[in-house]
Amino acid sequence: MSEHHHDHDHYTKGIMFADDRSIDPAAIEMLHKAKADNVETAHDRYAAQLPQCGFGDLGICCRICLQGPCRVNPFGEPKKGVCGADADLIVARNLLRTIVGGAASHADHSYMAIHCLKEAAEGKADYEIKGSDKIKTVAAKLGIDYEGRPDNDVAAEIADVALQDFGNATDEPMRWITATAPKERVDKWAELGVLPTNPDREIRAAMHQTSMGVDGSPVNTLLASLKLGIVDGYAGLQLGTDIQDILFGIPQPVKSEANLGVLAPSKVNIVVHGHMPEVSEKIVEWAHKLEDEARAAGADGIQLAGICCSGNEVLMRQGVPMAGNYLSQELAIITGAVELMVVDVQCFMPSITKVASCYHTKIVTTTPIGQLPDAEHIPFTPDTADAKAADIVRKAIANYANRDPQKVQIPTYRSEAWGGFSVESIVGALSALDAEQPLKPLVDNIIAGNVFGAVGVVGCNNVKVRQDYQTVEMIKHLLANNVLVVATGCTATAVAKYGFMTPEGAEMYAGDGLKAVLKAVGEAAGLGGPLPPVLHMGSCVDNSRIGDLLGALAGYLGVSIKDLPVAASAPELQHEKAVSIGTWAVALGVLTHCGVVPPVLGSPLVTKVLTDDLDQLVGGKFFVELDPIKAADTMIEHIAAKRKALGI
Ligand code: BF8
Ligand code: SF4
Repeated sequence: MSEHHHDHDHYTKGIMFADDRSIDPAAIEMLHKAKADNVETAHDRYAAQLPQCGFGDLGICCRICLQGPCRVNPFGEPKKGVCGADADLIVARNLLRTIVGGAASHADHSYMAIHCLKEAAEGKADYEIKGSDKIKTVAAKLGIDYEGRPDNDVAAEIADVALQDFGNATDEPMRWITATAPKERVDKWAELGVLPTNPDREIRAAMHQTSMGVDGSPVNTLLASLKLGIVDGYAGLQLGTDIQDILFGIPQPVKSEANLGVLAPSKVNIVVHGHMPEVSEKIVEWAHKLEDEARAAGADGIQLAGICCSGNEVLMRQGVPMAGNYLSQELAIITGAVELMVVDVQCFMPSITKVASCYHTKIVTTTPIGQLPDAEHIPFTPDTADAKAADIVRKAIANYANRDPQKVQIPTYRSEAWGGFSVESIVGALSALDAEQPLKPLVDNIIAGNVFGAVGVVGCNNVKVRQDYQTVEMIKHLLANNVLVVATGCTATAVAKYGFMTPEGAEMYAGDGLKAVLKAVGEAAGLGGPLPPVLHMGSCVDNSRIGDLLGALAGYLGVSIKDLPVAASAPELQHEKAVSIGTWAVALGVLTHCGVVPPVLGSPLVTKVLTDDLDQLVGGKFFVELDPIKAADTMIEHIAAKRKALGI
């Protein structure tokens, strides 16, 4: 791990110190530069928001109808909104709308990918279909015949089935769910009445259910939350990942790097930010094709780097390094060395154009729904992707001449980071130990206690907590206790920055039992060293890979996912998507940790259902813990209890 800086410059308004905002030395260096350059960041805007609204924090403000805003007083009167809604109903409705927001984001993301696949399969798009292997596995699970058929035909049929899910006018469940989720889970969800049919219809119904004067039952509203979490899991994550793997290929282990030090002082730096590989993959392709033009413009070539899940997607499949996670997006621009940042959908702050205006950085938006007033809008479509990507890369090259060397300061911090751990590649590595039953060595080591259990650590940065701190401290404690960690999203980038995703990370952080297993697998699989102790499984949409792995392990052991010695955690969650993903994890039967308090505490009923009653319903529940060591200990105790119940 790189050394931290120890200067405690006064940061802003006497409240914040740059050094308190992050444990990432590169981020701290850039927060100091932001101050010197007089550039405002999310941390300044957060300080300006303090104190944040207590009603909002507790979830007891309602502005669903124009008789509001109504708020409930937790300490006295009033206890009801104008229509009579009480704190329980207001909190439950707000929570469901949050989860609808997350599910809608992911389902829309998938929908765009399906369209791209459909047009690619019909030869109408600038994309060739690279995931031949995935076509077969997805076709097999959907019951589509693929033997002897051209890939494009099968891919077109897969896209049609996906579109039928979005057009399903019957009461039959989503085909993607019944084809993917373990039957025991599907039956459980059907029994509870939370098995989704058509994702668009479920999103519509949930908006309707939460509108003024419809559902007055907080418990019924909470059940709908569970349903919308399942919508996110399958119409968003699973569909998105399956389709993206078909389009762009199944990730395989790949060596890369992470942190702002990946930006190159004398190259054209292009940052891909957002979520859609349809955009970022094309930018990567054209950056390679146009290297010579960059050299002709006086640069040493083109350096690509990622922020947020666009970065994770191209790290997983192309080894493109990560510049940083969510809270580093403004900081990348503040290096003064980014020629162009291209965004598509989700998690880009509206502030980036303002930050960019202090430097030479050009911001480009690419989707109809994701525009910024001062950015250049170059809308991507599947049939114009090549021309648009070439145009964007050329704009970056042309902008290199405008870089002001006086304003450039690139932090030197960067860590090696391995990515590409799809379920297919994990199973591939394990089959070096047992080709017949690849899961056997892993399960045997779990039974023997060398691997005590596993935790999926996922999600964001949140300006309310010190960047990366809870994530890193919690993961260190889990690894030391022989708990294998898999990570996605901004959490993956968080740990990538500190060397957890390297073979040496196994030596540094893993307990003895886990270390031995990581060594055995890494050596057998020819990786030239141990497997990293934290496996990078991709973007947030790629959380479906964790679901697939859990399903495979449960299937192998002949138990339900809820009985596995596993847990999930979002230590620094911020986005609605993180809440809906967490709800899906709970629906799968997984104990799920939140390191930031969701706005539900205004309702004792909702709090109790989420942190207690759900366990009886689905075998999973939420818990909130702000202390990373206590959070890890709670998950370790949970894993111990599950081990005991399994008799291991
Ligand atoms: O979908 S982890 S801040 S980038 S929401 Fe956003 Fe959160 Fe990052 Fe990816 Ni996921
Ligand atoms: Fe107030 Fe009820 Fe309208 Fe909400 S729905 S704003 S509680 S009157």
